[in-house]
Amino acid sequence: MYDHSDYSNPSWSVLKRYTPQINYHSFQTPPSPLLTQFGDIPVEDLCHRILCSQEQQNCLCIWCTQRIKVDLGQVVELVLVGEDFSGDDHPMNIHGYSFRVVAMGKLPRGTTVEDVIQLDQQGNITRKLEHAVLKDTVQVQGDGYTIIRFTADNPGWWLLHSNKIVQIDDGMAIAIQVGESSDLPPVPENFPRCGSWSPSSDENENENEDESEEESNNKQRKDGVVAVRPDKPRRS
Ligand SMILES: [Cu+2]
Repeated sequence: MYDHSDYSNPSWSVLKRYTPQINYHSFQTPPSPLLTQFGDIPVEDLCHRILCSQEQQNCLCIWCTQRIKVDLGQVVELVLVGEDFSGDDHPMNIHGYSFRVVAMGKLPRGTTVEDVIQLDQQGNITRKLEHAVLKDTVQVQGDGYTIIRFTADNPGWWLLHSNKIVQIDDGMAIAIQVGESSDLPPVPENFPRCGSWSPSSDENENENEDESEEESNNKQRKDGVVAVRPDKPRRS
C-alpha cells in the first residue's frame, strides 16, 4: 500500500506511488455492479497483476478495477505491507468476511514488500495460528506489515479498502472475487441495471436552479443511478 501527503497535487505523469494504491494500482469504480452485471465490465478495466507488468506500472496502468480472484472455500492469506512516502497507517476493512490477524510488525523507515518477503523466508515472521484475534478492520502500519487469513466461504465480490475516506476515494482498494458466477444465486429477472452516467450541462443548470444539493443527491439515490467520477483518467 502506498500513499503520499502531496498526492493531491502531482502531475498525472508522476502518479506512481503518489496516489493511494494497492499493488501499484488505484481502484477505479466499475461502470456497472460487478455482482449483477459482470459481463458489462470492459475486460481491460479488470486489471490483474499479470496484465500489468513491472514496466507497465510506469505508464497508464494505474487506475483500474483491480481484483484478486480466489476459489470458493480456499484459505486466503494476505500480507499487507505499508510501503509509502508518508509513513501513514492504513485502517484496512474487508466486506463479507471477518479475518484472523495472524501477524503484525513495525519495521524501519523505507521498508519494502521485498524486505518483508525476505524476512518471512528467513523465518523471522511468526504467525499466531491459534486463538488469533477475529476482526473485519485492522491497522496496517506505515513501514510495517499485517498478515490476515480467512476462509473464502462467502461467494461474490468483496471490497478490501482503507477506511480513510480520502484514501478509498482516491483508490486504496481492491476487489476480492470469491468463486465463480455459478456459485452465486441467479440475478433475479427484471433486476435493475445501471451504467456510467454523467449529467448534461443543461441538467446541471436545471438542478442548480430547482433543487438544493441535498435534494439532488436524494433524487439520484432514488433513481438508483451511480455516477463514475469523470475526472479520473482511465486505462486506454
Ligand atoms: Cu468497508
